[in-house]
Amino acid sequence: MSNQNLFAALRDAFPADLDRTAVETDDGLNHSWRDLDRASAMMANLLDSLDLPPASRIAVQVEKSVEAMVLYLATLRAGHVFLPLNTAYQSAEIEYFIGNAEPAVVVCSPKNFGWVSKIAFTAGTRSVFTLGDDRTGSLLERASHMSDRHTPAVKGDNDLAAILYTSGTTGRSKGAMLTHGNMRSNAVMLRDYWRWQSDDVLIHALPIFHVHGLFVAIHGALINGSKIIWLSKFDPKLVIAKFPQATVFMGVPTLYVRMLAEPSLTKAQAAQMRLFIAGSAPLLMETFKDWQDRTGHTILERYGMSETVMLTSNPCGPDVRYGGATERRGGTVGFPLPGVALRVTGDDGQPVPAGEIGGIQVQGPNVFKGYWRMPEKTAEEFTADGFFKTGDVGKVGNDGYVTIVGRSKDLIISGGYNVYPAEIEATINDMPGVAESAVIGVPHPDFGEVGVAVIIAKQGAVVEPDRVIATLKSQLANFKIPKRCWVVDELPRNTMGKVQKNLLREQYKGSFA
Ligand code: MLC
Ligand code: AMP
Repeated sequence: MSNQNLFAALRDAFPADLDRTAVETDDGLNHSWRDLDRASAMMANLLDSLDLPPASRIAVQVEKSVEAMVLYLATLRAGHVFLPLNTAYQSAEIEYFIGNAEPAVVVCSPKNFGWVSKIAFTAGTRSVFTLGDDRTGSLLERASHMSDRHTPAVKGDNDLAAILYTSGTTGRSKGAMLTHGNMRSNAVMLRDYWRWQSDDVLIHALPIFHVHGLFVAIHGALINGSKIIWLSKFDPKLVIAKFPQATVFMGVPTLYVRMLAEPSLTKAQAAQMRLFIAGSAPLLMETFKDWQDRTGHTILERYGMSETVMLTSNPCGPDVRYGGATERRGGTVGFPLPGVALRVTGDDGQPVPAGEIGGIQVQGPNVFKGYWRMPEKTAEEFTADGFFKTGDVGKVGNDGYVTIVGRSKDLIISGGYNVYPAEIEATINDMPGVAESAVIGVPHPDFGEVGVAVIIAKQGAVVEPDRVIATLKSQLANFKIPKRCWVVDELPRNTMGKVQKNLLREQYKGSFA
């Protein structure tokens, strides 16, 4: 199965009976496997009809819908490169991504067509289509005239399948280039490691513009021919209500925290579920234990990144590589997945002994090809012997379990979304009257961690915290906005004059207690 278009690999796994339901939506529609095949063929034929250069970028900022998933499949099928964009991104953010990636096609929500198309056409994009979450828009209209048969483009393991933008600790966002081989190998391996069964049913409640919802969840179900219960957004009551019809659920920790607040979450309600998977952000021990008590299920925590898809996982069944270990150990992210080499290194770059803390580095068929048009950044993030420096800090126990203890990258993970303080600080520092700012992550009961801003005003200037928040809201995606803002006289500094964020984190850690 090597050197195969990822779409073809997924298509090969469709069940023999194509009339069975592949996707059931929360608005009462059933899409069969045949529907997915035909609809993706029509959209792929539409892309073919545009005569795009091979491996053109197809940038997509649309609300979650089955048709948006089909657009992803069609992009793979036609041999182009999918570039998903968070629906919260505002015009300056979109302008950067489109300017940097130079997509040949942009697909946006009908309501955003005015401003998105202006940005896209200015950047040289050939076609801008619209796709609503209610099956409206020019993309479906144009695709409806196309043939429903399509031969997938021939793609090799090394060919690009997607670009995911991930913000940088300094500078602008970087586009992580993932290949057909990266994603196919990861999907096939997870199918076995998580012991997908032919009658599994996945509840899909995550957004589809990041690795978790787009790749891990969708590939997981499709490569196994498993039905998806498709929820347009996460609603804890609805997800719990669907448990008796499903077997697998994937979520960021915030989703588990919110479900635990629902009285309807009981052992009886979750009795039929086989597997609860969590990742994208640290799962608190308290959430892990509460889930066990309330449902009788032990959450399987795993660890991944945009640059690598999935890296480690707690076992789903006995892992023969680790003496048949079966324990899903809370507070750990389990073992390096089959095929993934993971090591922990010290400041000198040398591997540290088991149990000692250091930087996590990884290598494997899942590790990305590099950052889009940033060869220097790419070179910086890889070691001479080809390991990728994750920026996460952790340790590997004698028994092989990996624990993440922190991050060397200055990153806040809020409800599973990444927020880079440097970007928020730069925006605040541009505001009138601001001398300097520091954005730090502090614990939050719902989002796990949220950003707060600490600001110094210029001499004689008055900076209003509410004004700062309002200005940020007009410029940046909503999840990036600090949940609180303080104006202070000075920031703690070390002897080099650098702001000591660890002291600020300590000072403000109780803000949401
Ligand atoms: C929403 N808000 C957030 C937020 N999500 N604030 C901080 N962090 C977040 N994650 C804020 C909005 O700004 C808004 O504020 C208010 O909450 C309501 O917005 P909403 O959109 O209605 O929120 P809600 O639907 O409740 O969304 C919460 C959520 C969502 C947890 C369901 O954030 C979510 O789906 N997170 C999952 C992210 C994810 O899929 N990550 C995977 C990354 S892949 P205001 O002030 O404007 O009202 C990855 C690799 C890997 O990391 O290993 O998987
Ligand atoms: P992203 O760049 O959005 O793909 O986010 C990847 C980052 O999320 C990783 O580098 C980790 O810091 C974090 N992450 C993912 N899964 C976990 C987990 N299970 N526990 C702790 N952090 C995680």
